[in-house]
Amino acid sequence: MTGAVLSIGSNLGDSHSHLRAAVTRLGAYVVQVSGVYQTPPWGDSAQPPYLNAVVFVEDRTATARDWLTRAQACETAEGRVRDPDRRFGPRTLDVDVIAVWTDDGEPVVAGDPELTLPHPRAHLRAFVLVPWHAARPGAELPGHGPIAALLNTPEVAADIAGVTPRPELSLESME
Ligand code: PH2
Ligand code: MG
Ligand code: MG
Repeated sequence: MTGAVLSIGSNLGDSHSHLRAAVTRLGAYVVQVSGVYQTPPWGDSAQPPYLNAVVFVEDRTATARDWLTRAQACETAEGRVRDPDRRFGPRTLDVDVIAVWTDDGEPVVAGDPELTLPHPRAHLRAFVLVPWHAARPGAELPGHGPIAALLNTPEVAADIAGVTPRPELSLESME
């Protein structure tokens, strides 16, 4: 294993610098970074807008679990504090493992509550799908098909207008 798609997001503190720190910490595993988008908060509206991006990583020796461990290390390094009463509340840095593929291109499927793969809500989230599709137009979300088609589903299409490119905050030169 493996290649993975990670979703990164921040809406507390210096969000751009938290996203940069995640890309820096993932370091040599990073093969591509999407553009950065400003996105309305999903799931809990009483919080600032987010900056979101998608990071494509590869490491032939990593398991899916290793990607979760690395994602959580990024969050901890940026001072992430979890509020057990506010599941979708604001955060300095969130790094979610969206999908993982083995070396032969097979998607990893896992029902582990700590790491469900593919991510159980990614197909509904414009803040994941828009950056992913812009970076890799032909991509597919395992179990759900082409991202291009998911963008046209009613749940996602309704949210796309709020997803605003922020090209001046690009992380792409960090690959
Ligand atoms: N993450 C959440 C909750 N809501 N909304 C946006 N726009 N972007 C996020 O990354 C996000 C969210 C919990 O992980
Ligand atoms: Mg998240
Ligand atoms: Mg998360």
